[in-house]
Amino acid sequence: MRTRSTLTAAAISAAVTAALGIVTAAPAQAAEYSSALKVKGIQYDAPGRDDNRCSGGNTKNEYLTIKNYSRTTTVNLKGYVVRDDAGNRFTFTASHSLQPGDQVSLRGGRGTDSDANNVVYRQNCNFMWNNDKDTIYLYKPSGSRADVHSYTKRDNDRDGNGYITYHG
Ligand SMILES: [Ca+2]
Ligand SMILES: [Ca+2]
Repeated sequence: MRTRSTLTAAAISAAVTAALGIVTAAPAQAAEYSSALKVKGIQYDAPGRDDNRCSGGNTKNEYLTIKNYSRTTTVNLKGYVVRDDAGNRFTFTASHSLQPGDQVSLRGGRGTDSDANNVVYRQNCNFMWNNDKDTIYLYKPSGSRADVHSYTKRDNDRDGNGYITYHG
């Protein structure tokens, strides 16, 4: 009984460790997701001093670029969701086709969305992406995860220009 009890505890411990390992590793393995749309890069820290006034501020200069890395498939952004670590989210509500190789920048602030200029505005003048650290989540319309990246200014932005390249 004693031996059996010990083995059972060890087995449970191993199973828990394995489970925790999977959970911990998942966010870092962004490249493993089979999604055409991925995060190309992020200007998480807008150049200059942050100023979230809708007029005269610089929230527009904080942006996330999403690119269609498929060579064959056009993807409609409608229904895709971007979320940060704090739970702030943005849903692409309008149809916006991304042909293979096309990209779109999701900018803060207010502006006119343009398929031709590859830009969508959050229509929100508050900054979304933290300047010290954050996590970028991209979800498909189905709710499944398309891409995810965690960053810290210290570890991921060595040149300190406020921009981080992911899938390039
Ligand atoms: Ca920011
Ligand atoms: Ca940089």
